[in-house]
Amino acid sequence: MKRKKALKVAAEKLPKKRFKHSERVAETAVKMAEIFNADKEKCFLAGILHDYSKYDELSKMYQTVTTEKLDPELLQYKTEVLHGPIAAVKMKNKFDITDEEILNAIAHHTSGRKQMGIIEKIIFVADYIEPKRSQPGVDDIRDIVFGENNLDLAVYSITKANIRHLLNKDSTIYHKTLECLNYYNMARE
Ligand code: DGI
Ligand code: FE
Ligand code: FE
Repeated sequence: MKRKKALKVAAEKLPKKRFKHSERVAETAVKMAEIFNADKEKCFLAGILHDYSKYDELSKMYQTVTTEKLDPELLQYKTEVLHGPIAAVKMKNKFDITDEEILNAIAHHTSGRKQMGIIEKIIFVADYIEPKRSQPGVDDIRDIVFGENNLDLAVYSITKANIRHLLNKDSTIYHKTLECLNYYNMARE
């Protein structure tokens, strides 16, 4: 898929605010691609499409988990975790995107996972640090990315903050989120 088509697909599916967020994620990801020597086109496409399924109906998402034989553990979670894996399935089935790097980046942007590829890591981080994000600590992550150029440390720091937040709400932690924490704790310098 080309940029123009991806912009159209996202603009027609998403509410304006979410589309604007997706544009900022795509732009941030392209900027990061320059620093980390990654494919800019793949970063743009994964960025603009990553939240495609954000507002899909939960019951339909669960159906897709079953029919597409996705990780059955996903049935324990809600849209927050599911919209990544579901969007990747839709991109493959509905829009014929076959590039595994793009599909993996979209699929795992919600949870992260161990041993992510470069595009996966960039989208995971760009989603957290795009310019309009204002969570506590986000400037520290921006500095880790654009100052220290340490992508693995950024993945670790984001996952740590996410898990802290989830534990404070007594949420259940998906195994890929936990594996992401442990893997990037070891991988960061
Ligand atoms: O741009 P957004 O779609 O808003 O941001 P996101 O796709 O990064 O949001 C992912 C959400 O998923 C975030 O609210 C935290 C949640 N999440 C990530 N890992 C887990 C999780 N939720 C639960 N319950 N368990 C997890 O392991
Ligand atoms: Fe998302
Ligand atoms: Fe997002």
